[in-house]
Amino acid sequence: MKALKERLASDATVIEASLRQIFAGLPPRGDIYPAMEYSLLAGGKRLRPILTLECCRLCGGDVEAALPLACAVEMVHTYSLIHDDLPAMDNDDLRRGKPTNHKVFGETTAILAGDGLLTAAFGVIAGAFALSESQRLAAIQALSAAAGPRGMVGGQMLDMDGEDRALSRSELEELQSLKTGALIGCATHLGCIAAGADEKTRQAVEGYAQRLGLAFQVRDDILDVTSTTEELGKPIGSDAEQGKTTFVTLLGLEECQRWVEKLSCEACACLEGLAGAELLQELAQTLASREN
Ligand code: GRG
Repeated sequence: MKALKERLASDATVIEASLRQIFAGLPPRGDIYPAMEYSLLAGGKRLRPILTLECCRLCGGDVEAALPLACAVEMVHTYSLIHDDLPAMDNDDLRRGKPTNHKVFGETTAILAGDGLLTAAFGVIAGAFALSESQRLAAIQALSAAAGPRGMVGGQMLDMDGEDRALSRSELEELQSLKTGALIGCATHLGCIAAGADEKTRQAVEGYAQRLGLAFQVRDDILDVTSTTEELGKPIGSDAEQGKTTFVTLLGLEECQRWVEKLSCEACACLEGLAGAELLQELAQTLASREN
């Protein structure tokens, strides 16, 4: 447990430093850089970039070379949070324990800050010169698929369409696998790309990520009911308020937590037999009882 905490903290420090460098020293353009950095550097668990680095390490790659890919996935994640919080979407006031981007900078700048992070993420990958051209191209393709209409944007569309309508369990699983799962899966895939992982390991990591992503979302639904605004750094109860179907409304709290634990065990099993997988396995177990 101590080793996990120390490694997560050390990964987060490296990621943080790298994110700080991306827009440093650029000539000012109104509020755009402050608005982008306001959300990008507002903390957060850094789960996705940590997954990129740890999957790269698992596959025997150079973690330093994977850093731009880790930053890119966190930039796309941050863009999605900024846009998700907008009045036209979830209309939330608090994120990562701070007022949401549009509350501080206004809607126009918040939209542009999201756009800026999304587009700059692909530039960061293109400029990852420690990787080969084919690795950079594969990373761009993977992130584009996961973030776009075949992934997160498609899931968000289903989410918006599903408000005020009861969804079936399979509809909800599909929606969440796109909205949340695709980017988590992509984060692990980027680590494999950076390391030049073999097909067998890549498939094992994919199985791990699928279960982890679903467990993460189910736990998110539980926390939306059981946690506090202070603990989560974002409003609680917002799903119920918006009349959304969640795993908790479909299955109840206890069944959901049993499912999270089962998925986490299955995620660990996917990596069984891979040398050095203990940290990712422990991470899956820890996320099953995460409180924020
Ligand atoms: C606007 C295109 C677009 C997409 C938005 C990810 C998303 C899609 C919306 C977020 C809504 C939400 C609360 C989803 C539940 C799971 C989730 C992605 C939570 C936020 O991720 P964390 O917990 O956040 O990793 P931090 O702040 O720790 O990075």
